[in-house]
Amino acid sequence: MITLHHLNQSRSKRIIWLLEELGVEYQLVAYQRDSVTRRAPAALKAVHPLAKSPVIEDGDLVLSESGAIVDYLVSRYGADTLAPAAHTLEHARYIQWLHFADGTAAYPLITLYLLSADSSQKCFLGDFAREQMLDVLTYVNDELANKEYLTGAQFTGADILNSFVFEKISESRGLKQFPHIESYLQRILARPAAHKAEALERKHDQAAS
Ligand SMILES: N[C@@H](CCC(=O)N[C@@H](CS)C(=O)NCC(=O)O)C(=O)O
Repeated sequence: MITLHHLNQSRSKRIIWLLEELGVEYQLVAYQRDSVTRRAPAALKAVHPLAKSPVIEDGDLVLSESGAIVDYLVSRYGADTLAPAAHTLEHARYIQWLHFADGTAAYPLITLYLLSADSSQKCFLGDFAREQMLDVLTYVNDELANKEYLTGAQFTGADILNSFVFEKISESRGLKQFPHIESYLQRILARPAAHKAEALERKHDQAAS
């Protein structure tokens, strides 16, 4: 049976909605945010190292990231009802909107929410962001301890997509504390296509000339 680890007042509500649409059997395990820090409780760390919601469990699979969860649940339990057919243009647009939700649309919303919280707390925003960044880097560093790439032995689009954040951190403050990310970044940036992208980016960067 599917288990949904749900945090109150969070984007995990969308997964409850989806599971209800799909009509699949599931159990909901509820967690409450800390009323001051707004963080999830430590208990969620036992499910996933980042202690963020939503997370689902389905058999041996433990899956985080709302977009990945929607993609997985829809393709496994409701492909012909809640997504366009695979390998169609509509399906590509559907994937675009899945990424848009948390990759682009949520960003300004969360920034505004954090700013509003900052007016009442001492340096809420800075502390929140630093803590979250550390969680992210620690998580990815641990994930890469025994893997060549993010998803395992195969280099994928996910490595390209995630390189931006690691490159920026590497440039600004270095990755010495996170040796697995550091060597991973060197490895992926050594690919001929990455060199080509770097050269083309520079060529088209008028601000740098
Ligand atoms: N990128 C993740 C974000 C997950 C996330 O940040 N969830 C928030 C709730 S909306 C959370 O668990 N916050 C508690 C915390 O960070 O401690 C997704 O799309 O699911």
